[in-house]
Amino acid sequence: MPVNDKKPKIILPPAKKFTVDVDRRKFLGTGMSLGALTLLTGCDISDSDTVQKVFAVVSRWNNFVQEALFSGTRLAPEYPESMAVKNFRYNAWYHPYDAPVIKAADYKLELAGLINNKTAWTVPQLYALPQKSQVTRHVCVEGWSMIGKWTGTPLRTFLERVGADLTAKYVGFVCADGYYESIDMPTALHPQTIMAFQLSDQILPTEYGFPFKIRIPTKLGFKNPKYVTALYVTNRYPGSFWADRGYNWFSGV
Ligand SMILES: Nc1nc2c(c(=O)[nH]1)N[C@H]1C(S)=C(S)[C@@H](COP(=O)(O)O)O[C@H]1N2
Ligand SMILES: [Mo]
Repeated sequence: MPVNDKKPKIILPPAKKFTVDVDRRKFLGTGMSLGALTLLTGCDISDSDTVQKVFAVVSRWNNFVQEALFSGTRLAPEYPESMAVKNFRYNAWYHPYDAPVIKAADYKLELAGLINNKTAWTVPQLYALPQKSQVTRHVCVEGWSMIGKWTGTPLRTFLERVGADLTAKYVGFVCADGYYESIDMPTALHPQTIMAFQLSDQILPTEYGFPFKIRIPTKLGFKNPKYVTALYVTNRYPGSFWADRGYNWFSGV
């Protein structure tokens, strides 16, 4: 959500309220009413602190259920190339002028955690990896979605190349703007999860994540980290920029 002033501004949406709304919807979807929830927890539903705690538990339950339902092979819809938008929408918590400018010559992708070969990767090395294109829909939690064409290497291919422990639980990403994200291993190994080097057949422009973004069409937009500078594999839950601010961590679409 760009702002009109050039200074970086952290704009935090009302994440807590959002969590309540989303989880309430999911709760009702499972046939449980808020009245039943009140009985179960013995709390007045208008006591927002208690409600927050209850919904935090529900959010963790949602992670569990979503992970159980996610087969790791279900494919997101792909579209004809003609449907891909050329002027893709920009989004981050600051104005695009403030997107981190990464120079290819200075860049290295750092690797950490449960990975055999932790040698850092340069941009030319990354861009020499085998690539494929996909036209998929990006769904942002803020209420917009757009079909785009991304090109890059399946994250699985990269994880295999570097000898990552594919039985580990999570893959985490650190970004040049202080953003961070993490995904479960089945999502990391999913055939449509790619390290995207191009958008609309162009090398990713700065504001869209140069030198690459993790493109995951089975996840909401915020789980697609841009300007990734480090990648790690771990069994310890790493959290994420928005999950740590109240959004559901799994956030599948
Ligand atoms: N590093 C970083 N990655 C990020 C974000 C961000 O603020 N910083 N915003 C996320 C959100 S909410 C969205 S919708 C998409 C937007 O990607 P786009 O600018 O390519 O449309 O990037 C995601 N990845
Ligand atoms: Mo988003």
